[in-house]
Amino acid sequence: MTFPADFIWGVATSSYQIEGAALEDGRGECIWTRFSHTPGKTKNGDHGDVACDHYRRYPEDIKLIRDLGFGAYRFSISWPRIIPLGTGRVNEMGLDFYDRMLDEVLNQGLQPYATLYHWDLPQALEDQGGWSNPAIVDWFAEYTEVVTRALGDRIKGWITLNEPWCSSMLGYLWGVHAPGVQDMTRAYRAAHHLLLAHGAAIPIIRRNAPGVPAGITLNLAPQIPHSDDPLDIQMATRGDGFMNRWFLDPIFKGEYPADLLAEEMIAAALADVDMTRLKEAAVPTDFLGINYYMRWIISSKLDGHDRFPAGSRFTEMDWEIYGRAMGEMLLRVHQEYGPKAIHITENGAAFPDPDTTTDAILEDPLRVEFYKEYLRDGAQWALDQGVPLKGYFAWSLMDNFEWGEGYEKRFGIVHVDYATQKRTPKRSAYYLGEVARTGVI
Ligand code: IFM
Repeated sequence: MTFPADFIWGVATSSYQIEGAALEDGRGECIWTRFSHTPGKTKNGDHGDVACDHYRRYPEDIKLIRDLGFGAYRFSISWPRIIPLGTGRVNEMGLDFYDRMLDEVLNQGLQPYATLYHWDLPQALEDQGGWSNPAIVDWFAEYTEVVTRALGDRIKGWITLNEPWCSSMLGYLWGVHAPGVQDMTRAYRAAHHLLLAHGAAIPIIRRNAPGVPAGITLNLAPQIPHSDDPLDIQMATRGDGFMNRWFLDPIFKGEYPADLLAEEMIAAALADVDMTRLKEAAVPTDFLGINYYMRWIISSKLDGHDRFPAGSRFTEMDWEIYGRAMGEMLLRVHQEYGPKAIHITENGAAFPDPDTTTDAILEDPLRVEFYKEYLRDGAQWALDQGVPLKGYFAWSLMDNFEWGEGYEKRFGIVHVDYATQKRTPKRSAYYLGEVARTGVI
């Protein structure tokens, strides 16, 4: 099975999960610094103060990406490193860091894909309501202006937001992510402002980085009814609206899904929102980034693994492993929404890898099998169906701070020994590097 010669093969990371130096060189506090230092919020009280120390070790990390054989690197830019209080004064040391880092990426011959927002909101903005304050659309536009003016056309692909569903629903509805709020009104307002912020950022990117492809990244997860029981079907349709269509519809059609909007509680949450502006979210983009991890099986009667077919396999996150579902999601998005191009901007798995103290390759057969399946039954299958899939980024380059799960869950294709910061590629890193070089799974 061979991928097209111009297919983009990369690895992905995000600022707060790997950089460390959380309050160094003028970086402002972000919601994850505050949240993770609040007792009981993350596993073992883990935080991103040091993380993978990528802030200092970036040359080594970027060289490794190249040496392994990848052609592209997706990273995110930390808003509070650039504008510590979210608006106003720009921290030149923050911009310098990304400038140096980008030089390194380009010197290694890698294509840089940059995400403007991957969850590290300046705490000073959260203190004013964060994503639930309508003013954030202008705050995000100001930040986008500063970053894209500085780094603009050296980037190969600009991504406005990473997974706005997580920012709004995990952060403001369920409260399991920073800022840890549980408030339906704030959650739906946050989602609305994230969509508008995306709409505001795209024209700024176009102006400051003419000709550079720009898009957004959504985490999409099929919602499959467990049976043909009408209740299962109804719950799955509702789940699809909540998880997928709530963001896809505004971005591609400029409207919210009518079935969810008709729900009394959602309508009430959006009562004070200026709906006429939603059209702004449907600004034309060059690609859609999809972060794909799992499908959900929806049942009105069953819980946990009982909902899944006998023999189902799961990652350490308890996420089901089933590559074809990624292919089917890609096909559905292509058919129903027609983005010009699609990139898998994240796909990967946490497994309990054996720790290593040697220089030998760390064997991670489960992860290798995971990638083989998703590339074969997901990416390659979708290409065969005519989906304009242009790139695939593995999550993640290296083990890192997995948000509420702390450092316990390891998604890296490169192992990180957090005590010494030693990086050791796992077998999956060599496997994917070989795929990147040859295009053969
Ligand atoms: O680690 C996260 C990443 O930050 C966003 N997408 C999902 C990954 C795994 O949970």
